[in-house]
Amino acid sequence: MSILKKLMVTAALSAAMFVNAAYAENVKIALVVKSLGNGFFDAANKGAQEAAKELGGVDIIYTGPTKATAEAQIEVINSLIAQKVNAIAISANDADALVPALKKAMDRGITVISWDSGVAPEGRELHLNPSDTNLIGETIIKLAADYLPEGGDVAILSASSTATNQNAWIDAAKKVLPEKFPKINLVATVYGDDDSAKSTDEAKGLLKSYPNLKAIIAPTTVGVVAAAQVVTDANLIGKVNVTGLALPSEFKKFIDNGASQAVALWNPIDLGYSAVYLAHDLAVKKEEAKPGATLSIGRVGKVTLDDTNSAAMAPPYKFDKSNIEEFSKIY
Ligand code: RAM
Repeated sequence: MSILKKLMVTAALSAAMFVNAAYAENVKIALVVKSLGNGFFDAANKGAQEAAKELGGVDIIYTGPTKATAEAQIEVINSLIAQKVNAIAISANDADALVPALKKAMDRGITVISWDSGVAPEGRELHLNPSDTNLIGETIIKLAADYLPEGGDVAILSASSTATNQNAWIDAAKKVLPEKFPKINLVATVYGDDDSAKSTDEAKGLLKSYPNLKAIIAPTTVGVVAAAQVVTDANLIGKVNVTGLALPSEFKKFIDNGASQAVALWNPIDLGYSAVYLAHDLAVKKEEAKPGATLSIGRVGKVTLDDTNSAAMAPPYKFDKSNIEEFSKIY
C-alpha cells in the first residue's frame, strides 16, 4: 500500500471512530418539573418516556425539587449542567429567576426549552404552552359561570405566586371577566404553592373569609383536589362549586360526590411527549427555534412558533359526569 493510501485509510478509520464516539452514548434529555410527587407531572413523564422510545437513543432524566420554588430548581439545573445533559425541558417556578442558570446551560451547548410554565425568552430557545393562554383564562371562569346563572362571589386558589402559567391564565381570566361574565365577582386570589397542605389551609381560609362564596376556581391540579376535599369535609357540597384544571384520575371522586360540576385539562401525556420531541429535534436534528418556524411534535402534530418563540399544543377538554370515568383511566 502506498504511503498516501495508508494515510487515507487511517484518516477514514479515525473519522469513523469519531462518528461512533459522538453517537456511542444516548442523548440525555432532562424533563425538569415544578416539583416531584405531582400526578400531573408524572403523567407528562409517561409521555416523555413514550417519545424517548419512539425517537430512539434517548434517555429521559425525570427530575425536579421537592418544593415548587425557583431556588430549588436552580440547584437542579446546576447539577444537570455538571452531568452534561444534552437538553433541559423545564416547567418553571419563576419566569425570570431561572434565566441566569439556564443561560449558563445554553452557553455550555445544552439545548434549553420550557414547557407548561414558561421561562423568559432570554433563558430558553422556545416555550411550549399546553393551550392558548387566553382560552384557558376564559375557560376557568366559564367553568364556574356556567353553573352560576345568578352570578356571585368566586375566588381563585392558585399554585405558587411566581408560577408563569397560572399567573398568565389568571391575568387572562381577569381581562374577560367584566365584559363576558359581569355577574361573576372575583373576591380573592390565594396561593397554595402546589403543596397539598398549604392549598388545604388556603381553601379553608377562603371559606372562612368569604361566607357567600359560590365557587373556588383552582387552575392547578394540586389545588383543585385540596379545595374539593375541603368543601366535601365542610359539608358545603351544593353550596360551593369547586372547579379549575384537574387530572381526571385524581379528581373523579369529586365529580362523583358533587363537590364539582366540571373541570378541564389538556392531555398531560401528550404535553410531556411533545416537550421531549421538541427538545430532541433542537438538540439532535439541529432544528432552529425562530419566529415562524414550524416544528414537529410527532404523533401530536406540529407547532408554529410566534414572535416570542412560543407555541400552544392543543385546546383543553372539559370533564364532567358524562366523561370523567373514561378519562380517569388514561390520566
Ligand atoms: C399543576 C401545575 C402545572 C399545571 C397544572 C394544571 O399540576 O401547577 O404547572 O399546568 O397544575
